[in-house]
Amino acid sequence: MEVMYMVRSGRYTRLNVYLLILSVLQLNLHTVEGVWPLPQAFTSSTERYPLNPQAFYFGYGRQSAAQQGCSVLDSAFRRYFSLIFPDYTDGRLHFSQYKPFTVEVSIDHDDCEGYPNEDSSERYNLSVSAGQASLKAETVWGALRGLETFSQLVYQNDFGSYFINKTEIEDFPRFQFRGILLDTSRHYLPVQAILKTLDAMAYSKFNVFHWHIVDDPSFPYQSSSFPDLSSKGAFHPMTHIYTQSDVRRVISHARLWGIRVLPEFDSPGHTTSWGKGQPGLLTPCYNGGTPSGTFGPVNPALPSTYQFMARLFKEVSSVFPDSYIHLGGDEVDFSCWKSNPDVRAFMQKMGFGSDFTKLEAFYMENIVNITSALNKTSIVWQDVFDYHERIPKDTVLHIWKGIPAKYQEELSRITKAGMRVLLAAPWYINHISYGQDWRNYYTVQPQNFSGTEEQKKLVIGGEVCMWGEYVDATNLSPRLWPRASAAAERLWSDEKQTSNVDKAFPRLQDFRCKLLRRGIQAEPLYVGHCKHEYQ
Ligand code: CP6
Repeated sequence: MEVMYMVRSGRYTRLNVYLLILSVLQLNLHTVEGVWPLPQAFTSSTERYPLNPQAFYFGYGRQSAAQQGCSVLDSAFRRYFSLIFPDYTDGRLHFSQYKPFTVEVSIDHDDCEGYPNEDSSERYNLSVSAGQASLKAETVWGALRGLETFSQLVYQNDFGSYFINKTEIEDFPRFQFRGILLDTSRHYLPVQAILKTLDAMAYSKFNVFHWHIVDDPSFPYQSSSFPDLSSKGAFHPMTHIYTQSDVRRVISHARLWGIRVLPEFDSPGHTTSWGKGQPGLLTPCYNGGTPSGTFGPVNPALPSTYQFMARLFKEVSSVFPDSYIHLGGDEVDFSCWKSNPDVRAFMQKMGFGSDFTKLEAFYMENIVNITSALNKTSIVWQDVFDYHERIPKDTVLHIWKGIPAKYQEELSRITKAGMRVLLAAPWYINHISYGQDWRNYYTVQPQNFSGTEEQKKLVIGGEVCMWGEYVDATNLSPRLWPRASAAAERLWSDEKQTSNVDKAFPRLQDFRCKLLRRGIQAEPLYVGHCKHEYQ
């Protein structure tokens, strides 16, 4: 309208031309270009249809395997109604258009009461036409991704009326594993902060929450088998813990967004906090011939260690429904093991000589066997492969070394051995610097390393890590968003269609405004404004 006015009145002042370009840019973002991450295949049109919240309906297709009563979709319909019509609260707003619009969802398999897992299909087809949209998916998890896309296609004009353009989308993820790591040991994150992060993850189509729940500084997980671990090892035994009911809330909230929860209980290093509630678990360090009073990694020489770990992981594997458990295994400092005479005697007995990597390998092998016996697949940090090339073939190696540019060598080396890998090294989002570092996250090429096609297929996905040394609930959200969204597009979208970082810039700026509109404190990428600033 404004454009037409300027064109007709012929007022081509510099400001007006600028505004004209801006409004054209905005127009483009009303199409699929405004969806983040970019769908795999689409056609869009300038033909648009009005939406009226008083005559807008979600429904199940007649042939759909899931019908009303499907917990995942019923609750998604409620959530997405509010996300699509953010200022429709009490029906007082007047909408001039009363044409009804229906979104009809059809699912092939009824998996409403289950959990998403590693081979859940997230594929969906979305077709938007006059008065209706049709969303088809194999699973409810695919339907959730389609609802997210649908919600991002809806826009408002300057008078607050809602519209959606005619669109056809066929979409599926490039990688099966698209994760975010939160570290709740360096700083405690209140459950609300975790739940809000899960919401924002779904907006960028992330599907795994890697919960690095315990580490050296604190042990906030309240174990039912070993309550002393948190009563003695948390920052505070009552206020800075995750009770069983907190953990269930996180898992069920994640499920409703189609997000898996991957728990990490990192050992044998990074376990200082475990020692307070489990005496005898950690290795006593020696100074000269006497114990120094300090403790090192978990003591791998004692049978009681493995009995404890078996009970702990039995609990963890029943509390967390995902078929994966992260076992850590990173950054083990051998100096304390070296100092301890009992550990050295054990080394002799086992024939490890003075090679402590063999001891670490022995320990990890035992832990991996404990979790395999519980029918869980293990993920470990890549250090475990460096020490131990014969871990079970289904173990996933988590690449965190080789920053900024050498992770390709790590990918090449580890996939050559036929092992599956998960890439984290280029996405350490807790690191900040002046300027637009999202561009580095965006231009990562996870499969650009020397190796065969078979090797490239072993990259199951990637993960954005938010280590917690300098992060708590005050700065978590703006540090994550929208920078993590840059990685999200790399992990979901087609590489060729998203190879130009400059083309991504206005789209990511627009997406960041959508996050603000949804109440997510996302930091600005650069100079600019949003139509609705953060409230
Ligand atoms: N904590 C744990 C960490 C790190 C790792 N494990 C880490 C180390 C160095 C960098 C980033 C993260 N803080 N438990 C290694 C996986 Cl640069």
